[in-house]
Amino acid sequence: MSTKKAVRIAITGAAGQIGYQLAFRIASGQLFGKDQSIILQLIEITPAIEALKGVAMELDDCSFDTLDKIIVTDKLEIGFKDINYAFLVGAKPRTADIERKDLLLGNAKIFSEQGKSLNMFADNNVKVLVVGNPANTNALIARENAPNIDPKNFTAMTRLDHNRAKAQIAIKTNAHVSEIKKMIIWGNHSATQYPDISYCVKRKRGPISIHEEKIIELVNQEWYREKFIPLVQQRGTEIIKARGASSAASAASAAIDHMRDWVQGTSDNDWVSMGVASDGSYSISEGVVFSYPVICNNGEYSIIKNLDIDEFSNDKIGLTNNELREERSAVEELL
Ligand code: NAX
Repeated sequence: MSTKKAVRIAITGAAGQIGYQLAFRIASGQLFGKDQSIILQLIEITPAIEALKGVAMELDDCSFDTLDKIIVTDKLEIGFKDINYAFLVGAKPRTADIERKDLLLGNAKIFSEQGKSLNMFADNNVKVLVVGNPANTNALIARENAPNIDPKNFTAMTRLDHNRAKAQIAIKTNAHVSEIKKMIIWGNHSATQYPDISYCVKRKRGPISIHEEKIIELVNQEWYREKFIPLVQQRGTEIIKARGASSAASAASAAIDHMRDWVQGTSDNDWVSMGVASDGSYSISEGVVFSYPVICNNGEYSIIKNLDIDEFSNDKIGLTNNELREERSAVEELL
């Protein structure tokens, strides 16, 4: 048995691909460590409740030391009751016959209802991570519907993009991924996101000193602009082509990275990328949920300010900001 008071963690869409990975990793202590008890509050839509009961049976069968209790429900007032952390994963999937705007609106309704329920039933300090797409705008909608919760507590996941970008740079520069620091994903979790290596470094720790090399000096500009950026932007599509299903284990892993760093802090003079409410930094429209480079400390994130942005980056950041503004206009009625 673990020693600290149990924390309550909700996962929506918990019987889906990502939820199925996430629930087990969280329950086993991979989010908050082996001495933190967890109460998992698993939420699904009614037709998926039987499948969710199966997930709960398997969780029981794992006999995790850190898992105190499992709640299985299709009701938000039960699923969000007193929760400290929310992983909002469940969303309407994109199908071939659905227009992007209709998908946006369909999901907007789900997230406005969830925002209202978080406001009523969750702990006031609940930390919310939106994974379900379109993640940035869903986080904005949930936030706007939860006036009693600090707007800073609503975030969207771009950590998978961040991790993907780091992995590609590590491969290209013959480094271990842990040596790649200060990657940035700007903007939307969509094909307009901008993976930026302007400040990225390869850092090697020797016995007495640290050696840093700038990534922009290790890779050529053409590779960076023509290969790397589209590769990161289209990585999700490539995974679908290869696997016949969208990213699931890597997405769950990134969700854990995001929440763990937010709660326990970033370290090692490194940055991570998080979709957070824009405060207008870098001329981004205030309020949209925009992925910025951040550091985390004492359970709070802070946007890295005053970086010099060159013209190429400025154009890319502008494009993804425009897309987020358009998404916000499309769902205005629910804000
Ligand atoms: P699945 O379709 O496997 O699972 C989604 C689950 O959500 C289903 O079990 C469904 O019944 C449930 N659900 C739907 N509406 C719900 C609601 N209103 N309340 C509770 N549960 C609900 O999808 P999966 O592969 O798990 O992906 C989940 C979401 O993550 C999708 O929107 C997907 O696009 C998004 N992703 C976001 C990523 C990111 O980096 N932000 C990366 C991975 C992923 O593509």
